[in-house]
Amino acid sequence: MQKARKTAPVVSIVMGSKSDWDVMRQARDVLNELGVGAEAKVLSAHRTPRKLAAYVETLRGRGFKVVIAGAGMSAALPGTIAALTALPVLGVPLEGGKALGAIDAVLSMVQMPRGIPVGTLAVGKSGAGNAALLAAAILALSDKKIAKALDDFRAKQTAAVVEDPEA
Ligand code: RP5
Repeated sequence: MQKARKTAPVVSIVMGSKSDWDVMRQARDVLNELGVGAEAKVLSAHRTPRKLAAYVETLRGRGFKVVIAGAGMSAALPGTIAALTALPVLGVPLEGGKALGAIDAVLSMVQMPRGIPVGTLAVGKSGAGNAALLAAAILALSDKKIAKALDDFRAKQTAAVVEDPEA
């Protein structure tokens, strides 16, 4: 993993519980690798609704451009954040409750009613990492350094593929 560049945070990573951090830190790590500043917070749509709203309402004024929101079970968090800000919200469904294998969280993000979208990624660590890459792709539209970092990331990923499965 490359050394993180110190930059002002532009991506907010919000998760519903501290128990989500082991997965959601993938998003922070990928953003670090790309030199994208991020801030991580535990805030819940049902346990701390007022604190969540107050936090989200500060984001645009503080220069944030994208929100990544991870939650498990019925996972109202990404949809609630998307209802509170017009910044792009990328949802990561988590296996929080275990009982339904994350299908509950997937549906709560994918099935947002018309008007308030949540761009939904894969379940768990893959989704958290991809949310970071997608956030970087959004930022890269107006930031050449991030665009270059993303191109380098892909080139490295391509070079790491070994065609011989027995090698
Ligand atoms: C959701 O409930 C969280 O996002 C987490 O995935 C799940 C379980 O939370 P804890 O009971 O571990 O705090 O709100």
